[in-house]
Amino acid sequence: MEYVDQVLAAVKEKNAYEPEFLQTVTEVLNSLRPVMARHPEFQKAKLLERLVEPERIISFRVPWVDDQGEYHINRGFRVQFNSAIGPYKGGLRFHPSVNQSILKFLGFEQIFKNSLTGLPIGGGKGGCDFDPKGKSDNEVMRFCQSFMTELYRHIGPDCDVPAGDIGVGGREIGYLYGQYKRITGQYAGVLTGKGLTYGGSLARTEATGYGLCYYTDEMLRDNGKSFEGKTVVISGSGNVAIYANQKATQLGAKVVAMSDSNGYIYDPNGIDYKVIQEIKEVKRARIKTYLDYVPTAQYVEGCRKIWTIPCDIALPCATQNELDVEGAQALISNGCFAVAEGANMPTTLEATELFQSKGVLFGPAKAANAGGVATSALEMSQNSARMSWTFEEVDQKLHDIMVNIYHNSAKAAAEYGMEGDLVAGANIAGFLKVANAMMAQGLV
Ligand code: NDP
Ligand code: 2IT
Repeated sequence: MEYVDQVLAAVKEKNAYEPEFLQTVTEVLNSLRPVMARHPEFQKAKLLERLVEPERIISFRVPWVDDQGEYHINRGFRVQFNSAIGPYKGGLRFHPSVNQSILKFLGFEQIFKNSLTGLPIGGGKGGCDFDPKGKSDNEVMRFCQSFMTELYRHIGPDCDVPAGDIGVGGREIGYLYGQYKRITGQYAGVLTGKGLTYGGSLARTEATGYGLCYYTDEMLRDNGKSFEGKTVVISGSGNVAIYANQKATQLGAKVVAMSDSNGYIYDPNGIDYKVIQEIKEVKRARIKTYLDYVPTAQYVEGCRKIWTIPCDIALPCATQNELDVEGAQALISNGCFAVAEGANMPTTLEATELFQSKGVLFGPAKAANAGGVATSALEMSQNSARMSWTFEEVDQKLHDIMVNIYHNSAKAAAEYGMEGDLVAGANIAGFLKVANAMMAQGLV
C-alpha cells in the first residue's frame, strides 16, 4: 500500500469518531502524495504518523455560576498540535458544538496555515462547549475567569499563545487576559486580539476579513479579473464576515447577502458593514434586526439557502461544512466564478471537488483566512519589542503576507504537477516548512 494510504487507514481506525478531523486529514494527506513520492526520507522518519498525532491535548472542567446562582459545568480544551516552527498559536472557540474532533481539525489546519504566513508560529487550537449567546457580561466574565484558571498553566508567550475564534472576541479576550495577569503576575503577550489599550495590535480586528479579500483580489488579478463591479455573497456576520464586507466593498464590489445561524438577509442595494457591526458587535442581536435599519431588504429564515442568491464571488465566513454540494451547484448555475474561504473548512470535500472540476477559482481556508493569525503574530512581535506599529504599517504587512501566500501556494502546486490547484498548493507549501523543521529536530 502507498505510504499516504497506510497512514490514512491508520488515522481512520484510531479516530473513527472524529469526522471533522478525518475530513481535514484526508484532504491534506491526499494532496501530499506527490511530495511523498519525491521525498522517501519522510516515510522513513514516519513524518506523517507524527504529524497527525497532536503533541498534547489538555481537557479540563470549567465550573461557573450564572446570575441566578445556578452552577454550570463545561468542558474546556487546548490542543497543542505542532511546535516544530514556533510556539503553539491558534484561537479559542466558545460554541455549544465544540468537541475534540472539531478542535483537532482546527488545530491540524492551523499547523499549515501558520506555516504559510512565513512567521514563526506552531499550530494549536482550543475552546469550550460554552454558549455565550444570551449570557450577561458578568456571566461571560465568570466563565472566562474559570476557563483561564486552568488554562494559564499550559500557555505562555514563548509556549502557547491563544486568540479568538467563534464566540471569542474582544470582550472575552479582555476577561481572559485579566485573569491570566492576576494569577501569574505577568504582563505578558500571552493572548492576541487584545484591546488597543493593553497590548493589542491595530488592524487585528479587521485582519482576517481584510486578508481574505487581499488574497482573493490577488487570485482574481492573476486570472485577469477583479472585485470591481462584482456581486458578493458572504455567509456569517461575525468578525470575519463584517471586515470582509468592508474590504470587498472598498475594492469595488457589492455585498448583497449575509447570515447568522438563524437566517440570511438579502439587500440588492448592498449591505453597509457598519450596520452589521452595530447589530453584532454593539447590540449582540440577530441579523434579522437588519430589517429595522433597511426595511426594503429581505430576511429568509434558515441560513443554508444563502448560496441560492446569485453572485460572482462567494465568501463563506461562518463555520465548517456550511457549503455543500447543493450550495455549490446553486452557486455554479448562477455563474459564480470565485470562492474563497474565510471560515475554516466551510466547504465540504465533495463541494470543493465540484468547484475545481467546473473551473471555479477556489481559495482554501488555510491560505485565504491566514491574515488573522498572521496579524496575531505581528501582535506578538510588537509585544516582544514593547512597541506598537501604526494601522497602515500593520495593514501593509498583512497585505504583503496574503499576496505571498497566494503566489507561494500557486508555485508549490505547479512544482508538484498540479498547476492551478490552490488547495494542493497551500497544503504542500505549508507542509514543507514544517516537515523540514521536524526532520532537523530529530525524533520528537
Ligand atoms: P464570530 O463568532 O465572530 O462569528 C461567527 C459567525 O458565524 C456568526 O454569524 C454565527 O452566527 C455564524 N455561525 C457560527 N456557527 C454557526 C453554525 N453552526 N451555523 C451557521 N452559522 C454559524 O466568529 P468569527 O467571525 O471569528 O469566525 C467565523 C469563521 O472564521 C470560523 O470558521 C473561524 O474558525 C474562522 N476564522 C476566524 C478567524 C478570526 O480571526 N476570528 C481567523 C481565521 C478563521 P450566530 O451568531 O447565529 O452563531
Ligand atoms: O482560525 C484562525 O486562524 C483563528 N481563529 C485566528 C488564530 C489566531 O491566533 O489569531
